[in-house]
Amino acid sequence: LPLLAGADRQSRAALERGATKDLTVPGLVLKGADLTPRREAIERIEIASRDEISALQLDRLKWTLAHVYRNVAHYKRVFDKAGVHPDDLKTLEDLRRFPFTTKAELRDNYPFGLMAVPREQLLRVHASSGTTGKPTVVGYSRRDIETWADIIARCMRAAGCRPGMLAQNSYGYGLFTGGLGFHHGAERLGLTVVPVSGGMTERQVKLIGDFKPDIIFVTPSYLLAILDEFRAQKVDPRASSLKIAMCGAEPWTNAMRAEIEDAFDLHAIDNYGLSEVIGPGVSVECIESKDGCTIWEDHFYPEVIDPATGAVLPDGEVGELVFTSLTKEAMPVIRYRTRDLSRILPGTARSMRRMEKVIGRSDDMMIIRGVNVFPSQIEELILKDERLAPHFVIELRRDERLDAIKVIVEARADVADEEWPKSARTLAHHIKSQVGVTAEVETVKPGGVERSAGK
Ligand code: DLL
Repeated sequence: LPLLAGADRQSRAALERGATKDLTVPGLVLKGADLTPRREAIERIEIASRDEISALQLDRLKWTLAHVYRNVAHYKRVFDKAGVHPDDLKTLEDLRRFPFTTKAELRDNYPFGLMAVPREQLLRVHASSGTTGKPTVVGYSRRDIETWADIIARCMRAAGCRPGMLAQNSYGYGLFTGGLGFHHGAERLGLTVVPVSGGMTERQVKLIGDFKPDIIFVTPSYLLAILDEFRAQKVDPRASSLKIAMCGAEPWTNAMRAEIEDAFDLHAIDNYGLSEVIGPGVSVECIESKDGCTIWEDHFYPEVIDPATGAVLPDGEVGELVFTSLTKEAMPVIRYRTRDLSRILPGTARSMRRMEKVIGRSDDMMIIRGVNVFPSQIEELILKDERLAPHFVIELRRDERLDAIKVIVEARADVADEEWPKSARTLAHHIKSQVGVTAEVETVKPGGVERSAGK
């Protein structure tokens, strides 16, 4: 497989091990480790020359900058302040002169302040948790919804999905971009979609047995929970119909990939995205190489920066990923700082560049069962309760397969003992309803939480 020249040792091992189930559908022959690249399933731009890709990026970048400068007060203000104008962009490198966008700007412009089209032209909004309890709101025009469906259909083709296959969509439907994003992409490609959403694990296993899906869209940690349920029901996961799992929305390692692939005898494919940039679909692994996610550079312009100085780093160096949207109409983003740490690698299965598996975040966000949780959100809820002191610890642990959190918080000195368990129940309720995760809460005596020694 010449395309594998750039694959690292771990991903090569994953490939060689592969799945033993035959995957034979029109236009695709995947038998064991024989992952024949399928040119017919690739759009021309995916394998275009670097020059062609850069030329398209420059055109689209000019359009995007002019569009936000004209239609979003925030961008006009920050461009003017930085002394840059969209006309200053003559080359792709000139983008470095433009200011970054961070979650703080999204929060300050909550809910619709960063939209570049009138609210009436939004066809849909999604939202994800923000750092201070205010969610991050993103909007899509009709054209954006179409573009997004095309991009996700492309991701699915790269992951080995083909029209006519049946897919169980276990990403959550709702404000989260995962469920509906994958749903529309799957319909665009011509898959049969089963919109199960997340949760009710017993039913997930039953539906896999009854409907015999070829594909599952799911977070990797939830797929492990589904695996446990297979075992609890004494059903052989390797005998399941599943051939492809498109896993994403949270970090996962190649070791976890190996475990999933061995357990189910399927191909586990990584896919990455974030609401602010579009949702899922920013990048995806190609099934024939499994060597990191190919960034769809005709829609998203990637940079990697030093998180401390903001300086752009050369390809191959680890830093914070920054994306600029190139085709989004309702809510373009300019140099959005993801906080995700990774590095840009050359293309292998496609001419577009890849990103290494995300290796961490430069901030303190936890992802609990797919829900983004910031310590500051919990702190905010604690501080709303007069019985509770602002001294707390969040314990993050893994129960079997799934992440769980416990919040240990101090009661204020003047609060009667019998109020402690009540305040714990109240806080647990607020965390569930406002942050969206289940947390165990224990209220302890004043001084019961160890003070931080440093920062
Ligand atoms: O998680 C979008 C998505 C849905 C991607 C379904 C893939 C599949 P957010 O909820 O805004 O959007 O969370 C975005 O999740 O900044 C990363 O920290 C993390 N993340 C997403 N995909 C991956 C991945 C969706 N494949 C945040 N590997 C991002 C590691 C990921 N981290």
